[in-house]
Formats: sequence, structure tokens, C-alpha cells
Amino acid sequence: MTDFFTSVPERIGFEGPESDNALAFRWYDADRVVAGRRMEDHLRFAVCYWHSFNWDGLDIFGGGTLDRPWLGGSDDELGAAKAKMAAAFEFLDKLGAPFWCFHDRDIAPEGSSFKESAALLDEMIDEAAGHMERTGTRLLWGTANMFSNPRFQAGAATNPDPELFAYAAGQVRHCLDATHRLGGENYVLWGGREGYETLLNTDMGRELDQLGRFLTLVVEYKHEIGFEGLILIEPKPFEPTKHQYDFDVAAVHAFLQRYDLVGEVHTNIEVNHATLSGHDFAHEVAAAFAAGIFGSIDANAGDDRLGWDVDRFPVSVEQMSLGMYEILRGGGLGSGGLNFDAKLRRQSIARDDLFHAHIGGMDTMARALLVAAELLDDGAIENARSKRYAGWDQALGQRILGGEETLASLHDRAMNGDEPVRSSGRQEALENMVARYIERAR
Ligand code: XLS
Ligand code: NI
Ligand code: NI
Repeated sequence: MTDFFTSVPERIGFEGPESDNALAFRWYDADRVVAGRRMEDHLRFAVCYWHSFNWDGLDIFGGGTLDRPWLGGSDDELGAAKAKMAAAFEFLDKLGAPFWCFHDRDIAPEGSSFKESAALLDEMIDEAAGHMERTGTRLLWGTANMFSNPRFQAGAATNPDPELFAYAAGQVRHCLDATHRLGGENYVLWGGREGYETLLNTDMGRELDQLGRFLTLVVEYKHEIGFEGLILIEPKPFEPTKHQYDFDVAAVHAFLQRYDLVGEVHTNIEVNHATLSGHDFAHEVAAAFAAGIFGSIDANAGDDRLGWDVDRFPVSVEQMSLGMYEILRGGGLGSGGLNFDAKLRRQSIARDDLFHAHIGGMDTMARALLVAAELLDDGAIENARSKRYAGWDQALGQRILGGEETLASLHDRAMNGDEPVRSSGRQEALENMVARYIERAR
């Protein structure tokens, strides 16, 4: 145990919406049963290692501002990694988040060779196993960082040089083994640099084939070692590259179909990535369920006026309620969870700011869950939707869908029939209805 977060009590408790205690939950009540499940089991919160413990506030215009003593070039890199991990698990334990997520390079320093890096990771995985056992924390997913090191400047699987593909494949194998060892519930691939800066030097067809091959190798290996978690791709349209191949859920679905990976690979949907690709968060969730490729969520928020991945903590109950609604409607998070892929603003330099950020995010998501559960339970949205499509359950709709009508038979029908009757889409009424659920959710 360390005592890095000394100003924070042993455990953040639930005190209810009337509480003014800033270091308490007002909505997230882990044991409260909502729609047949404990809140903790519905929401499956995870803390991400990278933004919370591995980032010191550096941005493109300035250096680190945050108090992260384990960062910043110690002679004893492994000792620093262990101090960082002790603080991370102190945080997880005090917050009461059931899960964590990591990149291999977040938790272990990189050695001077592949072999050395692998050994360092193994040592830190042992260390993590001890902390997990002690605190009861579980691993939502692991992932390999194949974008920070200069060797990946031209991508990993989509690199023009097969040596890089080979290196990346080795790295994923090692990280998947490590994830498996820690009982990880999923494994994520975010294609950090799997895209291009300019088409002038890019052969898109080749790069897509390479990526298809890479994922197939990962899937084959997963089965070989008996890893039962989901393999997840995290769509993102751009940043750092100008174009990323896993642009959005629809692009990922098309890709999976093309390389025969549907059923094997699912999606980790990030709220801020959804908005960057020009969609609402709820859209991406609904698209994933409709295609049968929903996996997990990176919960965060963008900024309406900033066009990049600003990774704020979620604060909008409305945005999150609509996303949570689609999640519940689709059957819930399954083996996925809500990972806060979110970071503090760089002026938030007090140690307890990390708690305030997560408490706010967890309360926002918990409130969104309450709204979504009520909406679903009352059938408020579902009734309006099914009424709107009622015609498709009747004779004409059934004949069209059943293949009993042709273009010619429909032409005859139009020729001899009346003008179709229009009905209201009721958008504003539906929006007001959602607002009422948000106001009333308790
Ligand atoms: C970056 C991604 C990244 C993944 C994990 O934008 O969100 O943090 O979640 O590699
Ligand atoms: Ni992101
Ligand atoms: Ni993410």
C-alpha cells in the first residue's frame, strides 16, 4: 500500500443526491438493483491507466503540470513503474471501481530489445497480479501500445515494411498472454497509426489486406490459448493520422465482413471518437448492436468547439442516457464495461482532482442508467418506434419483405392506389418526453 492520495478517505461512499460531500457518490450506489441487476454489474466501471497515471499533463504547447513523481526519468525505471502501480491500485481501491485497463507500455518500461521489454512486462504483470488479488480489482482489458515508439511511425500491421508487422504481431502475442494471465475480460486493438498521412505514399488495398491478416492471426491465437474474452477494435476516424481505417462502427463492420471476422471481433466504442466521426454516441452503439458487433465502451466526452480527442470526463446525463438506452435495449454491456478513457485538464493539479473526475463520471453514468432503465421499462421509446413501423407488420410490408412483391407488382399498386398518408415523426414530443424522464429519474 502507498499513501499517495492521502487527503482521500479509504473508500468513496454513496451518500445520495442530497449530499454536499464532494468526495461521495450521489447517484452511483454499487449495490442498488436497477432493472434486475446491481448497478456495479450493469456499469462495470474501469479506470484507464494511461491518462490517469502515465500522463503528466504534457500537451503540444507545454510540458507536464501534474504531480506524478514516478514519471520523468528515474534511474530505477522498474522501481518507478512499481511506485506508479502502487498508487494506481490505491486509487482503484479507494474509488471502488471494479476494473482497470492498461497498455503494455503504461505499466512497464520499454527495454533495449524486444526480449528485454517482454521480461519487464512479465515482471510488472506479476506485480499487477498481486495488487489485483489484494484489492479484488479485475481487468476489463489489456492492449498493446503500437503507436508511441518511433518504430511505429508508419503504423504497425499496416506498415509498408513487414518487419514492423512481425514486431507488432510479437508484441500483441505477448500482451494477449499477459491479459489472459490476469483474467482480462477482453482484449482491445486501437489502430493508433493504422491509417495514412497522405495517399501519395499509401497503397490502401495492401494496407487493408495486411490489417485483415493481422486480426486473423490475433483471433487464431486467442482460440489457441483458450482466451474467452472478446477481441475488440476501437473505431476512430483520425488523429494521429489523417485517416484511420477503422473510421467508425460501420467501416469496422464492412472490414470484418470483408475479412470474414464477423462473430470473432467486436467493437470498443469511444464517445469522443463517435463525435469525431460525425455521429452521436448513441448512433455508434445502435449501429454496433444492429450489426452484432457491440463489445465495450470508452466513456468520455469531447468538446463542442474542439475537433480532436480531448478526452474529458463525461458530464452530460442527456448524451449518456441516450447511449445507455441503446446499450440496455441491446441487452447490456455483457463482458464489456465503461472504461473512463478520460483525462484531467492540465490545471487540475491537486491529487484529489482525479477522484472528483471519476466520481463525476460515475455519477453521470449511473444517472444515465436510471433514465435508460425507466425509458426501457415503460416502453416509452419502443412503443413510439413500433407504432411508426406498424405497416411493416401488416400484409403489404410482410409481402415486400417476404419477397412476394416485384418492382412491377408495386408499380401496379401505385398506379391504381391512392396517395400514401403521411404521419408525424413526433421528434419534439419525443425529445420532451426524454427530458421528463431525465428530470424525474431518482
Ligand atoms: C485513443 C484511444 C486509446 C485506446 C487504447 O484515442 O482512445 O486510448 O482506447 O489504445
Ligand atoms: Ni480516444
Ligand atoms: Ni479509447
